[in-house]
Amino acid sequence: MSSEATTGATRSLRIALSKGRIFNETMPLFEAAGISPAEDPEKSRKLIIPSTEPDVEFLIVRASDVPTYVQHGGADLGVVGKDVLLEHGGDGVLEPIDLKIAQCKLMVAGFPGTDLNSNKRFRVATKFTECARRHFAQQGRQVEIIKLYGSMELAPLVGLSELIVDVVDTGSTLAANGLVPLEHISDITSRLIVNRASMKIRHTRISEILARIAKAVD
Ligand code: PRT
Ligand code: MG
Repeated sequence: MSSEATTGATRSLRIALSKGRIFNETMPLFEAAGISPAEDPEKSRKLIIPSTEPDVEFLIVRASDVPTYVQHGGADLGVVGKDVLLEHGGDGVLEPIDLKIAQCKLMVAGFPGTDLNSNKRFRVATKFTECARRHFAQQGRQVEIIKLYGSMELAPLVGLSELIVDVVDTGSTLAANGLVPLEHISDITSRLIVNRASMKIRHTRISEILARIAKAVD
């Protein structure tokens, strides 16, 4: 038995990503790098999708689960928004390539005219509880964080919170709900992440794939 087989290195390389925005914006890059999915995940119910490379497959997971799969070695590589990565903390994963796709901004938003410097103890509704906690702590502001899983823009409209922390692209969702961006937290793009152990064990193959993807980004 070869040393590759004993380390389990002969199984397919797994790339975790989410359907929708990330998948749609990632595919042109992967296709340019010569790695295309054999099936359309929007049409298939399969969660493991083979690729045109015999030793590479895609895992279709929830966007917020991508860092967890890569951290624990369920996937070797992943594509994930920096927002999700900041919230996860990035333990156990390398972040070698900024794919420069799915660009947006992590922002504090609320009603127009809200004075963030007032002494009020604001309630902040968000799915990015760690990012929000860190941001307001850095500012020395006491806030109450309220965890939501989506549709954060609704919270101020029904008095659940005064503020939200969410990713904003065009700002039209905020505007449609009478909200405005109040403070910038971070510029966001999607990142290619790699499991630390996979990077050591399968260094040659992963490096080759990373080089092809980096070239596609440029
Ligand atoms: O849906 P699920 O909870 O599983 O995950 P998700 O919502 O995080 O996934 P998805 O596919 O919606 O987003 C994946 C990644 O795309 C995010 O992690 C971000 O890094 C990135 N991205 C880029 C965005 C946006 N732009 C964006 N506009 N993610 C979400 N949005 C939302 C935004 O919050 C707003 O509610 O889209 C809505 C419209 O945005 P506006 O500002 O253009 O109106
Ligand atoms: Mg979504």
